[in-house]
Amino acid sequence: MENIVIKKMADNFWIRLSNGTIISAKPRGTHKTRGIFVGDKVSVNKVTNEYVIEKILPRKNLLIRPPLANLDQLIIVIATVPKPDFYIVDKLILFSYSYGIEPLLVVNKQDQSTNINEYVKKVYEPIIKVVYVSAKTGQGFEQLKNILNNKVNALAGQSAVGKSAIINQLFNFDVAKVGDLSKKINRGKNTTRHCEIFTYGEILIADTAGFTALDETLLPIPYFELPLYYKDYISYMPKCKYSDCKHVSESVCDCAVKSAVKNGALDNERYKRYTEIYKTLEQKWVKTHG
Ligand SMILES: Nc1nc2c(ncn2[C@@H]2O[C@H](COP(=O)(O)OP(=O)(O)O)[C@@H](O)[C@H]2O)c(=O)[nH]1
Ligand SMILES: [Mg+2]
Ligand SMILES: [Zn+2]
Repeated sequence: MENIVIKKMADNFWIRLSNGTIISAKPRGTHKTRGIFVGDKVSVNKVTNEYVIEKILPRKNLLIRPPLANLDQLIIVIATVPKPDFYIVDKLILFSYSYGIEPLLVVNKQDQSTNINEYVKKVYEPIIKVVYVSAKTGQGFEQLKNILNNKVNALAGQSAVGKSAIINQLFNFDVAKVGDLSKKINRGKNTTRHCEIFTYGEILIADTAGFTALDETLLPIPYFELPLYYKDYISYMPKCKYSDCKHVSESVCDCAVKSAVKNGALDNERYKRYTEIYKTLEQKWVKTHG
C-alpha cells in the first residue's frame, strides 16, 4: 500500500507509510493544506528531521461528506436485529458503484439468529460480496479480515447493527479503548466534518458517521442510467422489447425484468425498491434539468 494520510489537524498530517509506520508531516509550501484530504496517497521526503508532503497522487474518488479520498470499499452492515432496511442497503450499493467503491455486505449477529441469511443469499449473493459474521464470537472474521486487508474501508449501516462491535473484534481493542473508539464511531450528525482512518496492521478503516443517513438525492446517477447499476437485471435487458427499457412503465409482456419479477425469478421487494429509487431520481432530474 502507498503512503496514506490518515489524520489531519490544522496544517499537521499523520501519514501511514507503506512500511506501516506512522509519521507526522507538513505540506510543502506549494501545497495548500485544505487541498490535502484524509485518504490521500502522497509521496514524502525527510527534510532535516521533518517529513514534508511532496506530492499528492491522483485520486480514484473524493467524497465531500465525509471528506475522504480514495475509499476502496464500503462495508454495509446488517443484522437480524434491528430488522434490515434493504432500501438503505440498495442505496448504499448504488452510492458505492457511482463513486468507484467496492460494496461489501456483512451480515452480523450470526450467533443470534440467521433468519435473514436465506433472503440475502438469494437476492444479494448474485450481485455483491457477502460475509456472515458474529462480532460477539468472532465467527467469519478470518474471511472478513482477508477481504478488508490492504484497502481503505468504511463502515455503513443502521444504528445498532454492530458496526462498533465489528471494529472492536477486528482491532482486538481492550475494554478501555473500545469505549473511546465506540464514542468516536457513534459521533453525532453535527460532527461529521472531521474524518480519520484507524489502522491495525494492514487493515484501514475510516471513521465515518455520515453514511447512514444517505439520501437518494445525493446519488450522482441520472435516472435513465439506473438500470445499468442493477447487475441482477442486466442479463434480462436484451429480452426487453425496447433496447432502452427502464423496467418501470413498460408493460409486463414487453419487459423481461418485470416478467421475471412476476414469475419469481427476481425478487419482488428489491424490484419495488428499484422503482422507488427510479422515481426519486427522475423527480430530481426533472427539477434540475426542467
Ligand atoms: N448477539 C450479538 N450481539 C451483537 C453483535 N454485534 C453487536 N451486538 C450488540 O448489538 C448492539 C449494538 O452494537 P453496536 O456495535 O453498538 O452497533 P452500532 O450502532 O452499529 O455501532 C450492542 O448491544 C452489541 O453488544 C453480535 O455479533 N452478536
Ligand atoms: Mg456504533
Ligand atoms: Zn425491461
